Amino acid sequence: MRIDAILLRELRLPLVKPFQTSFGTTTERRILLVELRGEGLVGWGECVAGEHPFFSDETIDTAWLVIQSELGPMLASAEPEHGGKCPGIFRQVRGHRMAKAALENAVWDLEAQMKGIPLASLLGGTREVIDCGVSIGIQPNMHEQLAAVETEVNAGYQRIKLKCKPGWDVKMLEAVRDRWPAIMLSVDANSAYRLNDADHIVGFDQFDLLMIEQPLWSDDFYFHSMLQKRLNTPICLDESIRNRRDALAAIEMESCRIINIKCGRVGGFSEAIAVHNAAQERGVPVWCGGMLETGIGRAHNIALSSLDNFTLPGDVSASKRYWKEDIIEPEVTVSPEGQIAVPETPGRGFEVRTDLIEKLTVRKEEIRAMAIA
Ligand code: OSB
Ligand code: MG
Repeated sequence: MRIDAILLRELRLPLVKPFQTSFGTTTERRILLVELRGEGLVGWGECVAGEHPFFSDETIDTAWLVIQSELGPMLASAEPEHGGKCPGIFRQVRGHRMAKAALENAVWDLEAQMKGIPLASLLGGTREVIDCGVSIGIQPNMHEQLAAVETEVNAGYQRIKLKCKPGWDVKMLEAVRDRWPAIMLSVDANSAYRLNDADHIVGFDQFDLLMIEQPLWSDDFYFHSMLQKRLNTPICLDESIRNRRDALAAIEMESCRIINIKCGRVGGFSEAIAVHNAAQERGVPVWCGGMLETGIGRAHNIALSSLDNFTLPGDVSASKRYWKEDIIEPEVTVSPEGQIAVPETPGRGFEVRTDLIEKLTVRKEEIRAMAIA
């Protein structure tokens, strides 16, 4: 495909309510969007890097810099015939996976429109609906925690994930399990524990959790495998899995029994599909994680979740949980059964509200093809 222009934008978008994890609290998102123009069409990508390097070492600012100075010019002069060509185009650049994913996913988005097929089909997805879970941030007190769980259980979400950290775990889980003995429940520690906490974490087994997500170091496999040996509850890795090889290592070492796939964290749709396939071939279920995305990233997560081995409910939730007004139309809605319908129309299946995006834009830059030396 011919690429005429790549436009970078930063948007400021306050969350409906603050989201607290073990690594910090987010009240307003700085959203980096990629607008890819070519073939008379526009492909969109969203960079999921955070405002601070707390979840991963990338931030929206490092992503902006590396897209503008390296990745953008590489892509603009590449004429990729397929989204799957992007990893090769970007090969020279080490790391910066969230920046790469924003561009690569925009290529797939554009390609699906060119071919007139749903993005989900282009990715190899077959599901017509996806099962949804929800991620609940750390609340100021137990009363608000229980109220937050009640809201989401009533909304129909099939799995409730609770953010936890030392000092906000066993008592909180007791209170939630006491009130809802049978719901599908998991926790996500975002690397807040150390191996010294192993005895304490083994205590989580009593709560019949679907999984414990990323309890230990964000770059670790070995110590997770030691912890997994002591747990009945499956460990799920998020931060540690950067690519297919990581997934293979984690599965081989029994560091986890479930994998969270985030497109941004692994560098784009190609690698996300590779992780999905590697896990599937080894009987390891996966689910799609979230990064407080706007509707553009959310639409891409829905398409990815339509692949076969996404057998567990993902953190792909309704727009209104995050935003007063989402930047896509229609907004993402979740049925009372806790499902989202996978769009059957060509492309991402949600219109992008360019008027609203323009209004929210605080920074904009156009990238041109690499100058030939
Ligand atoms: O670890 O899954 C995570 C949000 C920001 C950074 C990391 C994570 C999360 C979430 C929220 O859990 C998922 C979502 O609803 O988008
Ligand atoms: Mg996580």
